[in-house]
Amino acid sequence: MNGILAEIQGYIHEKLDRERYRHSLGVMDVSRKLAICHGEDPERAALAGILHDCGKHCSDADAIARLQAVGYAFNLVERFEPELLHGQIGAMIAREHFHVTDPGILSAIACHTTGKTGMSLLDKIVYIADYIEPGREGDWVYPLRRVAYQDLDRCLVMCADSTMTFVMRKGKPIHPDTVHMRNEILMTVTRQGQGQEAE
Ligand code: DGI
Ligand code: FE
Ligand code: FE
Repeated sequence: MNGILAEIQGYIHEKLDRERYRHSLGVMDVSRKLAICHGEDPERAALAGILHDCGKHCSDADAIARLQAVGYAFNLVERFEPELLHGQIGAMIAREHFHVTDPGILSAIACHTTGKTGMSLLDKIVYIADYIEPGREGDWVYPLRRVAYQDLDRCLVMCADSTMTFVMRKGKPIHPDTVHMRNEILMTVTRQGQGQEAE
């Protein structure tokens, strides 16, 4: 496992800018820690974490062409904002270049920007680690860091709220997967809260 991590580290060092490289290592470390805390395999989490932005160097045109070639069903927001496709491209690079076959790792890379309904534990860990790695700065991140180790679902809703607010402030369209993920997890969290109150 360490061999593949070193190989990926070399790749992202070469392909990504210095800050994105550092961010990727931060997401790897935090993914590993969250996995230990929440009962996921830390090595799977580390692999998904270090790879999550490995598709970020692809141009919009290249990303669209590569996904078109495999019959990917683009949605309207992705057509408008091809930056949102770097997770899908990352999963493709992980599979084709690094021979990652674990569908759970490929899924976590693919959905790390927008989330999706039915997220696995590993999907949630990488999505949240991307948000709270040490390079993310600002008062907004402290509560997220605390809740991430207490309640992944509650943290996920906070991250989705933050993304949606950010995207709306910029006057941009919101990806439907983020809305659907937020609704699904929010209703789960709310139901659990109501259950506890009734006990
Ligand atoms: O790749 P990162 O910068 O580490 O973070 P990311 O993959 O979570 O997000 C990449 C960018 O995508 C970020 O600038 C915010 C933007 N984004 C996330 N969700 C949406 C979005 N942009 C639009 N237009 N709509 C979304 O729903
Ligand atoms: Fe990303
Ligand atoms: Fe990232």
